[in-house]
Amino acid sequence: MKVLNAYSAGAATLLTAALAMPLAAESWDMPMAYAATNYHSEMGVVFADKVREYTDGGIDITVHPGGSLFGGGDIKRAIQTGQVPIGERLMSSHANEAPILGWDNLPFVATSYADNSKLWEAAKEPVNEVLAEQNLVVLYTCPWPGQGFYFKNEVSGSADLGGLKFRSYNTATATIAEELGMIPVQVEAAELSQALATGVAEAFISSGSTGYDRKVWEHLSHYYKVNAWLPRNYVMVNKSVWDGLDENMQAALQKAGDETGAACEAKSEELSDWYFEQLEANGMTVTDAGTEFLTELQTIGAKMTEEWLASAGENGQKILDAYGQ
Ligand code: PCA
Repeated sequence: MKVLNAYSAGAATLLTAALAMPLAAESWDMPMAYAATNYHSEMGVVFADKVREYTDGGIDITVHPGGSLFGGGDIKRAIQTGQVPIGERLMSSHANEAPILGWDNLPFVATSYADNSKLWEAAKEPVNEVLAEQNLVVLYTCPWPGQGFYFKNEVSGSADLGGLKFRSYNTATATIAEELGMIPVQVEAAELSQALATGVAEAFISSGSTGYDRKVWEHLSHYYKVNAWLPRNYVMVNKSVWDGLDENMQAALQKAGDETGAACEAKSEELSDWYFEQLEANGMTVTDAGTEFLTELQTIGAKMTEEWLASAGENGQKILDAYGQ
């Protein structure tokens, strides 16, 4: 991981840059789980540029989007074990390891960007503690737009859903599937188009963003805006690597992370309606969920929040108390 720039790159431009920079530069590969053209990945590139600038070229990050270096499900472990120093993933996809990491998929608890930010402020400390125990440090987080349902026909409630194969992306989405009488099947966003094309999955919950990235209109026709929650991706660093950096490097990375997190969140909000327009422009029917479906989801949601509180221990309640719920 630690290489001398002048030897590793060999290019004249980098050699010149190396002369102007502190002794050694580090090259970091940064696996990311989602589409290269998605704003999360584009912001990863912005982050890498900022890091290069703020560290005077001391850390040179190469972004690998779309699960191309490690599949989404393998990224966190790759960072923990030091196979890569940094990477990005959906935080709640690890709620099966530590329930506290599912703070952002409690149905209908925080359904606006402002509330989601407030909830993250409340969750930050216990989440960071759990991640530190797992040898990880969070540099920034960034929300997806609100989550709604994709189907291949009109749906007014669970009576229309029995037995459907439902693509899940974490334990909460698998629970929703089961509660609605569907069969959950875990599929990475990167594999979603294929899963829909081959019938492995017939429906799913996600944002307009992922539906757009995966051209879901080729397989499905209806999107119901439920706005159940706004899950966050997080960019994390291996803690041993982090602890080995001097204070200036840490401060430079944190500055880049703070700025990128804020910019990414703003971008997400800015794009959220635009994604719906794209789904519609490609022939999908995009509407609010009907009362019957919504009422069912609210009942399921309340139960899921109770279950989360039971599994997350006192920190779960502390988060909701601090949030003001
Ligand atoms: N897209 C990701 C997670 C949440 C979202 O909006 C996905 O569907 O995998």
